[in-house]
Amino acid sequence: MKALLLIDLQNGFCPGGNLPVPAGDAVVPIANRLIEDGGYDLIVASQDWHPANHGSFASQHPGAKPFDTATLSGKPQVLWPDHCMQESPDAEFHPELNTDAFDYVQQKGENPAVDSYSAFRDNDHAAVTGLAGYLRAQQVSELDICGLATDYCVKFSALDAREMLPGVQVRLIEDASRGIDPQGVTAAISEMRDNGIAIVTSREILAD
Ligand code: VGL
Ligand code: ZN
Repeated sequence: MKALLLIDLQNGFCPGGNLPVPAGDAVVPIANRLIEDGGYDLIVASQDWHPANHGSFASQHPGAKPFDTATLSGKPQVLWPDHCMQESPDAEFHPELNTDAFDYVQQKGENPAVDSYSAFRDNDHAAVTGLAGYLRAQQVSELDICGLATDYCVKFSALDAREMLPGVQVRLIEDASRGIDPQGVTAAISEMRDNGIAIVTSREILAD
């Protein structure tokens, strides 16, 4: 089974959202083409889904500003603007994304005490989401990952896919992803490659 995992293609990470990724919305038409013509058996999406008091929000740390670093669950944590609050428009998928095609949606980041960049588990690795179990039950053997943001949720999801789904071929679709920080993106792509994740483009996939 071949699965496509779309990471956090939500209003909050697109221009006009609360934590916009530069040109984040540019990946939506690419994602729709991959959904339609990428040859996938399964389409899975993650959704950043925070309570209003989430500990990754600078607003929860007196005196802190967005993009400062603090400590959360014992680890350094970048503090973000309030974003992707449960039930808010910021948390909704981009309106042009073909959500009708989704077979499974994995929400994450619901525990206020820890962030969850990865769609597979919290940053402290104490709690897993249901995603790895779902993909195992579906006997997924190939997993292509793309979305927002390359240097955060896409990277951590891809690394966890490698670790938690042994034997599954994991690929990053680079042009169907966008990042927050250009240097962070370069480093994230090297780290993914070093961990056995193939870097591919949507053109290669759509041409097959
Ligand atoms: C993300 C920062 C905070 C992401 C989510 O989707 O990459 N980044 N929450
Ligand atoms: Zn978040």
